[in-house]
Amino acid sequence: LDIGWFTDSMREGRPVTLEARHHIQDILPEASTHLPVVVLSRYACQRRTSTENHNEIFTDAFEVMAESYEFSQCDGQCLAFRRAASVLKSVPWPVERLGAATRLPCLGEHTRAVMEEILQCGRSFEVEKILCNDRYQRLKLFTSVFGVGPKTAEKWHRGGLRTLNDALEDPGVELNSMQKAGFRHHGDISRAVSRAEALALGEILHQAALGISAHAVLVLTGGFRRGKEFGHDVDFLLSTPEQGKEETLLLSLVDSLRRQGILLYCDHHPSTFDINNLPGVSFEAMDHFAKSFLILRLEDRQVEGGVQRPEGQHDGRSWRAVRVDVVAPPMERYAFTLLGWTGSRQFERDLRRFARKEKRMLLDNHGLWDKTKKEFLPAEREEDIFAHLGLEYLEPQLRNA
Ligand code: DCT
Ligand code: MG
Repeated sequence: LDIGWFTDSMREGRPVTLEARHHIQDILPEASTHLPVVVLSRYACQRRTSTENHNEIFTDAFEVMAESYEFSQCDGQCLAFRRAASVLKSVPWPVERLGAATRLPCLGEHTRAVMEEILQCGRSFEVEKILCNDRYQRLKLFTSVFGVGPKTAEKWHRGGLRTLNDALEDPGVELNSMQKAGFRHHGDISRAVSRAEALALGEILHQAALGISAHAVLVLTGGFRRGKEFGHDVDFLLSTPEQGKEETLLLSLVDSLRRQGILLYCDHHPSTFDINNLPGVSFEAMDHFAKSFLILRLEDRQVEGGVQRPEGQHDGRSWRAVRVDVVAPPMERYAFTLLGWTGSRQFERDLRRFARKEKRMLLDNHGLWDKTKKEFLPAEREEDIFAHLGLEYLEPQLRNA
């Protein structure tokens, strides 16, 4: 148990979970009675989840389970393991007894069985079996290529392909341009992006955007906004107060990167946004704003300490390729898009589920619809959206569900 966290909770009168109180009782019996107790919510948007994960031993195992179910298109079981992992990420101490887990929400029979194995043996045999499984290994390898999803990976696996080279050499496999770029930059893109690299890219994009319009707004979103030190890509939101000019701004930005010679790949999706559309219910569907999925070239000299390289290797290059996403909503939708693109995915899923189930409202990256009042609720800042939903505002750093 983190005593610092505990004393902070005491001082601020912040509620702690029942289990935390049991823990505290063992250490400081006289203090624990002063602590109000709450039970962890089953909605991630009502839990505080920092980047500090005290239960990685379980959440890593759950991620393998979830992925394996995702590969088999068992969406229900996949989500069950993702939800369970998300709950454990919000527990601010390592769960050491299974008894503790019985009081946590979203933990079912199967997730508890995996936890029990880990608590008893230090590892889960079910997870180890998956990790050794041929099909899992191949699907994991194939989906590590940018542009290759579980369906394509499954097709390649069924066609008997085993390695990335097999996919490149098989005459029956026709790669689209995204996949070609994915293969070309596979080594770089599958290596994590550091915070220093994300900040360097932010600077490059910011300068380019300001070169086009003095009013351009560029914000870092995704995992890096939540305080993560590493990510698989870098996500940005681009907008302008000049109404209707955001998509032109994005196209000009991409053009500027091309002219600088740092654009290695661009997949642009024009806006299909319609002001009258109600928020969608599915989280998986992408939003309708103009967006570009890019691969950019980042030079050593642009990054404090140089770009990330494979452990102990120097391949003679002075640059690396990085995946970058940029979304360009109109300014009046800024708050909704910022909230949606900040994530985490599990946090967003639960925000939408909470809105629908508890408030009769529909939320997505475009807006918030009140089904009772039959009207869109306006928001200038993320805080306004939390307030409409009757939720305590959570800083991005606490949305790592
Ligand atoms: N998002 C969304 N709609 C989707 C998928 C994602 O609005 N259909 C949001 C949620 C998070 C954000 O976009 C960025 O997505 P990722 O880059 O995949 O997530 P991340 O948290 O930034 O993770 P990583 O650090 O690995 O990049
Ligand atoms: Mg990201």
